[in-house]
Amino acid sequence: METADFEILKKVIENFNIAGKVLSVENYGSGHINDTYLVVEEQPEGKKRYILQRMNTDIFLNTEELMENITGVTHHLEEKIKKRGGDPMRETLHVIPTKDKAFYFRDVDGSCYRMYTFIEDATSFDAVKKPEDFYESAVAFGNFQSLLADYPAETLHETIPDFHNTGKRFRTFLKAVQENDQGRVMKAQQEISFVMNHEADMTVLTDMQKKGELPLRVTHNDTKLNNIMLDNRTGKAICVIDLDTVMPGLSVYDFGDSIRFGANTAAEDEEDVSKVSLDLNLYEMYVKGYIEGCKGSLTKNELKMLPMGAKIMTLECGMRFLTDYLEGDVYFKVHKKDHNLIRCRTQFALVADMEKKWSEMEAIIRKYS
Ligand code: ADP
Ligand code: GN1
Ligand code: MG
Repeated sequence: METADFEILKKVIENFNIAGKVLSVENYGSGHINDTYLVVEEQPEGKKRYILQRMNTDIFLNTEELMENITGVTHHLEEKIKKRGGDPMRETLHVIPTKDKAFYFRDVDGSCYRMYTFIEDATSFDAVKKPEDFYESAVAFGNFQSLLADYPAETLHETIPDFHNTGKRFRTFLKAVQENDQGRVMKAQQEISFVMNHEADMTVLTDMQKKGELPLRVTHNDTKLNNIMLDNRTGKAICVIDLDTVMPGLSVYDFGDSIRFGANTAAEDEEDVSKVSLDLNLYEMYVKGYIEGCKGSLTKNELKMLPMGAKIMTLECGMRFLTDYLEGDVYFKVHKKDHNLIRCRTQFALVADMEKKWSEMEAIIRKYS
C-alpha cells in the first residue's frame, strides 16, 4: 500500500472508537465489492486486529439504510447466540461505532467506512479444501436463515433493489448488448447466445414467488463460501459475514449461490473451462447440510426447486458478469484483461453441466427430503 493511502486510512481510523496506536493497514480478502483492509493496532494487552471497509457507495446507494440493516440483523443474531450459550463476539459480526456513536464514517471526499472486530482463529475459504468444510458452511447458512426467521422483515431496507430479480437482470443485459458501448459484443457472441437460449428460465422462480408457491424469507443473498468463517480449531462454520445483501429473498437463492461457487470443480475465474463441472459429491454434502440447518422449515416446493435455484443463480451470475463486461467493468472488481468474460464463461459451463446432471441433482434432493 502507498504511504499516502496508509496516511489517509490512518486518519479515517482515528474517527472510530478504538483505543490504541495503528501499526499497519493492509489490503485484505478477495471480495468483489468493497475495499477491505486489515488493521493492526497496538494495545496495552498486545496487538489487536480489525477489519476496515470502504463501502462501495456506487452499488449501495444508501449507506445509512445499509448500516441500519446490518446493525439490526447483528443485534438480533447476538441475542439468539447468547440465549443458546454461544460466543457472540465470534459468531456474528460486530460493528465498531465511531467516536460520534455513528455506525460508519463519511470522509470529506464522500467515501464511507465501517469497522468490524476481526474474527480471530477462523478462515474464509476461496475454494473447498475439505468436503466437510462445505457441509459445515451449508449448516451455517441454513442456520442463519432459521435464526432470522422471526426477524421483522418489513424493517429491512432493500439495499440493492431487485437483487435476484433474474428477469430484470435479463432486460439490463439485453440493453447492454443493444447499446454495445465498449464495442465488446463481437467478442462475446457465444456467451450472448447462451443467455438468449435460456430466456425461458429467467422468470421461473419469481413467477412462483408471485403466485405464493415460494415464500419470501429473510435471506443472505450472497452465500459464497468466502462469506463464511470456519473455526481453525474445530472446523465448524462459526460466523456468516458480508451482510450487505441481507434482505427478503428466496431460500433457493441462498442454496443456489453456494452451489454455484463451492460445488464448482474450478475457480470462478478459471480460464480453462474444461475444468468446470458440478461436483455431485459436494452438491450432496451441501444439500444435506442446508436442509439440516434450515431445521425442517423448507416447504415441499422449496425443496423441489433447490436444483433450479442452483441453476438460476449460476445463470444469473454469469449474465451479470457478461453485462458488466459489455458495460466496461463498472461493477465487479477486475484484476486482469477480460476478467468478467472469463468469469461469465465458467458460470455458463457450470449451467451446462448442471443441465446434464439434472436427474441426479433432483434425486439427491429426494434422498434428503
Ligand atoms: P465483499 O463485499 O467485498 O465481498 P466482505 O465483507 O465479504 O467484502 O469481506 C471481504 C473478506 O474480508 C471476507 O471474505 C473475509 O475474508 C474478510 N473479512 C470480512 N469481515 C471480516 C471479519 N469481521 N473478520 C475476519 N475477516 C473478515
Ligand atoms: C459479489 O461481495 P462478494 O464478492 O461476496 C456479488 C455477488 C456475486 C459475487 C460473484 C453485492 O459478492 O452478488 O454473486 O460477487 N455481491 C454483490 O462472485 O453484488
Ligand atoms: Mg464477500
